[in-house]
Amino acid sequence: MASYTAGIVCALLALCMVVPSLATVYTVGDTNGWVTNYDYTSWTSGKTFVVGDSLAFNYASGHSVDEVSSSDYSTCTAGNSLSSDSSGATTIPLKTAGTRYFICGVVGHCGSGMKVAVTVAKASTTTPAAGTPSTNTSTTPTTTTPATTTTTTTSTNSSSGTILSPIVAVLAMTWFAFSLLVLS
Ligand SMILES: [Cu+2]
Repeated sequence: MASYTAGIVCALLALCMVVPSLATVYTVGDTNGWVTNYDYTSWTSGKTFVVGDSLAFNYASGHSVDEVSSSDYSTCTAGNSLSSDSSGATTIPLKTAGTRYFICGVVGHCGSGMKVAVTVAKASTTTPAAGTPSTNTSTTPTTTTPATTTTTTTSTNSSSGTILSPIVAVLAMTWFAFSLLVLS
């Protein structure tokens, strides 16, 4: 029984070390890779990029990944690229918040759709697990009325409730993983 408990503790510790560094590597274009005649605007829509994530461009020879300015992105100008790579597998770490612009530097390819703009948000430190419902309180425009005190209290209560659910999820996952280990 002692080893059983120790196992759970070990599994929990391992999970706790993994969970805060949930960096995602996004393969640009998914299985299509970095190609012409693909809609990368559709590919980015619905995705949330945060600091710590990275982009992986996979492509055949005859293409490149050039990071460019916003205006060069709009006009498909490759001459002033901030960085350029044509290795066939380019990984771009998203280290800072803001919008990054990438095009293929080969003449005509950017115009044929090989351009992607990615907006990187600051990494969230409070909610490591995805899927928590609307905790976005920063968009409240004006807070001048004294009634906001009540609102703040309510939102604090609800946020502590939403923080609990990832922990429960992690515990459940740990338990499930450990059960598998024991049974195997
Ligand atoms: Cu190209």
